[in-house]
Amino acid sequence: MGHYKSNLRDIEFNLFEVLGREELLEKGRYEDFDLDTVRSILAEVDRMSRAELAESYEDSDRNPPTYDPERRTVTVPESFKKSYQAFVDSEVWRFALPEGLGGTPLPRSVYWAAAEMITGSNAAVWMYASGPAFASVVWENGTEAQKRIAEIMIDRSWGATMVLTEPDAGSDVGSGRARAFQQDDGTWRIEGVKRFITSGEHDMAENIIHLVLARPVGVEGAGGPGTKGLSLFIVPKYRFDLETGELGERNGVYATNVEKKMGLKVSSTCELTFGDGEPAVGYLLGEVHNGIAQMFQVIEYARMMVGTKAIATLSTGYLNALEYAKERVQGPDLIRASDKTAPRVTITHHPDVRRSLMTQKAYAEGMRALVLYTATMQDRVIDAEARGETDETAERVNDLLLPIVKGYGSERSWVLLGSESLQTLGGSGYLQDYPLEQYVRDAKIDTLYEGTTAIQGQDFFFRKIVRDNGQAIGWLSKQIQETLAAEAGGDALKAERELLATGLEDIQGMLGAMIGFLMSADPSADGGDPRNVYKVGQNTTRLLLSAGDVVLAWLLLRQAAVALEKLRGDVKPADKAFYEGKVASAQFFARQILPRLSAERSIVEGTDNTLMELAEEAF
Ligand code: ST9
Ligand code: FAD
Repeated sequence: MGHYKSNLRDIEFNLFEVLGREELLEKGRYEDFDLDTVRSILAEVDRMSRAELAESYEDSDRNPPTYDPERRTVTVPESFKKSYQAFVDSEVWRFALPEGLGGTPLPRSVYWAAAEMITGSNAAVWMYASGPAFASVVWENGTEAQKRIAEIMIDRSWGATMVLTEPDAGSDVGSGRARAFQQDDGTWRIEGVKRFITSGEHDMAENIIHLVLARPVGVEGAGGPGTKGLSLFIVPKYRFDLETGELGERNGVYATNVEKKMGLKVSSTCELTFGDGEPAVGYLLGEVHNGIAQMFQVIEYARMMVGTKAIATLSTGYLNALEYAKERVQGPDLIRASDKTAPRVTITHHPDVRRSLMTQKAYAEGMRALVLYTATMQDRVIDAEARGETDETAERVNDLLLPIVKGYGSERSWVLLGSESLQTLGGSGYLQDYPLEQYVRDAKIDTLYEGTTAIQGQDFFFRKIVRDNGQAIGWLSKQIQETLAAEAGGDALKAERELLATGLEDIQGMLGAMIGFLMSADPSADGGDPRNVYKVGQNTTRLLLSAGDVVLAWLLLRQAAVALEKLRGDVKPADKAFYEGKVASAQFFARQILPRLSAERSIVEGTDNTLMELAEEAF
């Protein structure tokens, strides 16, 4: 058996018992798909994830890619190549491509459900195989000639990368120094050193297309300071015939180092040097200088992917821990603790192990619900676009939820994987005999790349709430209030609804305090003190994590209400246990997690600037 334990039952519960995704099928864009077909697609992704994809997970961690500094090449382990090929052959990647680019559109919610299983079993496969997804960005933004590049990328299974980070430009992308010089033939020469580039070099594709942010030199209206001065360039590893795709000479972009990392070792993380000795030829995407906005199309997708990966890892971590706990016999039942002759029990009998397992279950399933609920906003956006309309609410709510999926999802997952899932196995969890220690190492990165948690917290407050004038968060709060007003779950969930109402008030209290700090930082306001913005900055991560808890409690409560309804009818024994588990996790989360938010709220409300006034030497 491989390491990966999926939860297809819960995925299908979300999609078809709670979110009503079957209603999208057999019409419009999804005319060719009925419910049975979608279920069989998910079943096949589940099988492939547990088998071919999971197979190389351990080996490719113990035998990571090797870097040859002479040839500046990276060789990926053979075991991993087989998993990669299995995924490429499955053509699952076609589900998010535009039809004009050979896509087979499925609802985004189904796509992200599949992504959970793939990233949970072997996330690096998904990353190396993202060439087609990158091609869709070239297709959407490119000129007619560049659309042909997108087609070639797909036809020839090329790899691709997103290239932003530099040694002095990590979170602060706008500090990037890589430059671009226009040539007489309309192409560009890129110069500079980029750092930490995922899939920057490998031997699984004949060519790699780098999407590179660089600052154009000598162009009026472009190349200024900050992110707005960056433009996006298509820079291939090998130059090629732009019509046929036939490879030409090597382009001047090379992997000049490969990082040695804590986890996710099979995913190559490269330093890329452009234009050192040989010219690195690039093409300006869409022939417009709009790099950061174009790159954010990639980033938004990648943030959703990273959150999904983290949550998927927590889910398999929990299920591995659960399996172990059901078999591990240790100690007597607490009731007979003083009886030295009492029979020893499996550790699932111990209250503290149960607390731990239910914490893992509630978060893993709650965050799956978060990913899939967010994906329903993407379904709405895409459906509206197909009708030639715009669903502004869905766009805003998707934007609001992305930092929760990415920032909250990765923080909660990484912490719980270590503090609860690995811990459930005792000392055995620390060994490489079980996948838990690798999960912990592999999931840590999710809090770091695609914008650290601090960046997600700031994005959530400043951009997704303040700049949005509270529209999306207002809409979401209203949804929660409607669930409460409808008394979802009846008497059985009365206490939980009350706890959720208090949690929502706590978030509103935090927001009120933070907006107050922000307004009092305006120097043009009477008595305004710019330093008050520090009081906001001390709390953006706290707000993000707290808001995530409230959204999770709400989603779990909605699920519990559905489960209670099902339990009123005739259900098979396995379903009965499943639905009872749903009710239990919603109750547990509301009772054990939500009360903490009142303390978080008082911390926010009591924030002063003592922390900021402290001399650096005092730390
Ligand atoms: C990385 C990669 O870490 C790790 C894994 C790689 C895996 C690869 C596989 C993924 C496959 C991907 C395939 C893609 C396919 C897509 C397919 C689709 C089907 N939302 O606030 P301002 C924009 S990579 C949207 O002033 P600063 C916006 O244009 C490295 N847009 O920022 C805005 O203009 P305006 C990741 C946003 O102070 C402009 O930026 N690195 C958003 O200049 C300026 O905004 C990071 O993530 C947003 N949320 O710069 C860096 N935010 O306001 C983290 C900004 O006019 N750092 N824009 O609209 C940050 O995010 C910083 O906050 C900063 C600050 C750089 C944005
Ligand atoms: P810094 O920006 O130096 O941050 C250091 C600390 O300071 C962090 O805790 C951060 O939260 C905090 N901090 C920084 N600025 C602020 C602020 N304004 N307010 C509050 N706190 C702040 N990049 C790419 O372009 N392409 C890739 O494919 C890619 N893949 C990667 C793969 C791996 C394995 C790794 C490790 C990184 C990858 N990155 C990639 C880079 C990644 O996106 C950056 O590491 C990340 O954005 C953080 O930048 P940094 O490491 O320079 O940290």
